[in-house]
Amino acid sequence: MSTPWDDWDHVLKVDPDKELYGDDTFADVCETGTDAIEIGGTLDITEEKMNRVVAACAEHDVPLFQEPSNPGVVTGADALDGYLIPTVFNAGEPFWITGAHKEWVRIADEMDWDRTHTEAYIVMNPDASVAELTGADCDLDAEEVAAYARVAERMFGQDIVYVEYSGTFGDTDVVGAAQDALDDATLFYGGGIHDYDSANEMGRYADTVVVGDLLHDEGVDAVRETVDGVKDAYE
Ligand code: 1GP
Repeated sequence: MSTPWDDWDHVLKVDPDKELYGDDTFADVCETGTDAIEIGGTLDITEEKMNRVVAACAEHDVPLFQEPSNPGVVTGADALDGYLIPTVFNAGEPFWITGAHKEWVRIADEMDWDRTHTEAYIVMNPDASVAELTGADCDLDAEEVAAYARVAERMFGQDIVYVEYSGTFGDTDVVGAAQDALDDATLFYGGGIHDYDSANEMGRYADTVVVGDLLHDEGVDAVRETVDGVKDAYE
């Protein structure tokens, strides 16, 4: 079965709580060459902030997915191609594995299952907000991460496994081990991608490289370099 992310080499994550860099516009953001935009962040996200970004990106021709951090910020916008729902496999708190999901399904009038997908996160940077929030056990070696990846794919049927080093460049041995552990699932990598070389290097290990803070810290020109780096890795 083909999935939207089969062809994604590069994903740009827009944090609705952060401003764009300099004079960048959302039109510029959508024209960086990225394969898809994920809208989501960990802290201080509201539905209103989400909707502002969705509306701005909706006019452009790039797949648009929301990655809600909690059930309260899910937006029903028609402009979205879908939802990518994180479940944190190494979370300390069950709320972040299935609890938030249960609440969402409980309070939703109707679930749009055709547009709802999950991402099996393995959170690896203990200093990242997502690690603190979820109480993630980041003290994992490559073998353990590979085992989590296999559990996600084989036992829980996850189509996306996401090795998350948010804020710092990850260990390529760990990411490579996760890749080797997977048969069909798509391996997302995110964390510390900041230029052509870092994108090119991680592109050799992950199927899809996610770029986040760089957009807000250095802008669309820097992001475009990471697109080139990733695309060159897959050639
Ligand atoms: C965050 O994986 C993404 O969820 C990207 O991380 O912000 O470090 O690029 P960075």
